[in-house]
Amino acid sequence: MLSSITLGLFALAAASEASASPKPLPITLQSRKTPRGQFSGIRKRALSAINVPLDDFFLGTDLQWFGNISVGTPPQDVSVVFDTGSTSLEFASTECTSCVQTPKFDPAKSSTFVRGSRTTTLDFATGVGVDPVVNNDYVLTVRSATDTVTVGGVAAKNVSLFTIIDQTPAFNVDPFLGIQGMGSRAQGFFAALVKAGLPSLFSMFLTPNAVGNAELLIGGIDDTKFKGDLTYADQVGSGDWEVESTQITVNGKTTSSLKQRRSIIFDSGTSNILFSTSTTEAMYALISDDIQPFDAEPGAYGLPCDKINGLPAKIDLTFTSQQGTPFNLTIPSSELNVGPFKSDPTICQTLINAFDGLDLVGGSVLKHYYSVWDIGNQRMGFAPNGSSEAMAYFVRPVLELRFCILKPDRT
Ligand SMILES: *[C@@H]1O[C@H](CO)[C@@H](O)[C@H](O)[C@H]1NC(C)=O
Ligand SMILES: *[C@@H]1O[C@H](CO)[C@@H](O)[C@H](O)[C@H]1NC(C)=O
Ligand SMILES: *[C@@H]1O[C@H](CO)[C@@H](O)[C@H](O)[C@H]1NC(C)=O
Ligand SMILES: CC(=O)N[C@H]1CO[C@H](CO)[C@@H](O)[C@@H]1O
Repeated sequence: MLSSITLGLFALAAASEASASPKPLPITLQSRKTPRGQFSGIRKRALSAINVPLDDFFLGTDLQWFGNISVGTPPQDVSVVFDTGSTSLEFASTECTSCVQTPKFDPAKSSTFVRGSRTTTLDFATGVGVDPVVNNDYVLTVRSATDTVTVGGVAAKNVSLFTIIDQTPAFNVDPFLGIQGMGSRAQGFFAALVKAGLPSLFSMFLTPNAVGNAELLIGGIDDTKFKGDLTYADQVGSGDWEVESTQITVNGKTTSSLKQRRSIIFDSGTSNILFSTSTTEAMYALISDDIQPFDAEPGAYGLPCDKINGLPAKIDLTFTSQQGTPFNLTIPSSELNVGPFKSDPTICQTLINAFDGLDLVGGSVLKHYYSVWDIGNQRMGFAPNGSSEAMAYFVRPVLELRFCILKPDRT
């Protein structure tokens, strides 16, 4: 979920906390200001990577991946989408009557909760699921606070956060209580973990629903989850995660407009992919003339469901590795169909939404790769996922070999 006012929000937060100085503070200062002693009983460099199991929010198509953090003293479980498209932590509190998710976080039951005075709204440029954002329909009203945040048994004290006190109905479908921003600058609980000695990176294994076992690994890379090497590319966003792309190819073909360089945002909280209208239509033209704008949902496209199955729609996004060699991230044809429109179930929605001013990919790309989000080195790493069948194929010969070696020779 790309937050459209991320940087504005942080400027506002900084200005109101230090009300004597009207000068907005840059967001990176937040992590450096993390006080020493924020962790009780944990020595620097004593931390090992923290594994957070993720559930897939699946409605006929994979939408978003979410897992638990704990907030408060004693800790209350709060399920959040780990969202690389935003930078703050916000979740529904008992104060939010428009929030349908339960159980909500109850500030009164946390002895460490400190209520702030500032309320603000957060707009999202990409929302929940596959529907386009129309007329600011994804807006949260939030209040600032601080509290202890515990992830994988490690507690970070005095973490800045927001409690949701009102939300627009478009969020009602969420199976989770909130959003944990995982932007390209360390902040919140993540900055506190890094300060305590955890490597400044996290890895995502966002698997399709049928595969399961999705996970977020904070401060490490699980190389049993992929085969081969990670390919790294420079991260060029300031807050977002962005990588420069040299061309887009659809079914092996490209056009002059698709061959342009563009900076593509990687957003784990968005399921579809979004490009400007001209790029979107150039891509669809290489798939099928039957794909047309769906007027009831501006920005969405579709075609009759009986024409979508088997339609080739392989999208190759080409990037340049840190070694200077090109590599592709590939979206297979199976991602094209994101399901029938509610208002006309004979028309199936297609993967690409038009959104002028944004080039952004989400879960439909990330779930085909193991991804490393390396804040310390400002780079992103990708490796093809190791699905269970792929792993079984590689593991078995090793086990057989070991058996041969261990078997006593009785001749
Ligand atoms: C989150 O915690 C709840 C219990 O509070 C549990 O039912 C749920 O399975 C957990 N979710 C994940 C993804 O671990
Ligand atoms: C919590 O952090 C804020 C800055 O975000 C700081 O002003 C405050 O003193 C801290 N409180 C404690 C108890 O450490
Ligand atoms: C990337 O994909 C395009 C289109 O399928 C292909 O022509 C090109 O060889 C691929 N590049 C690499 C490095 O695999
Ligand atoms: C390289 C690799 O193993 N890719 C797999 C990623 O996961 C999908 C979904 O299970 C498989 O179809 C791919 O083969």
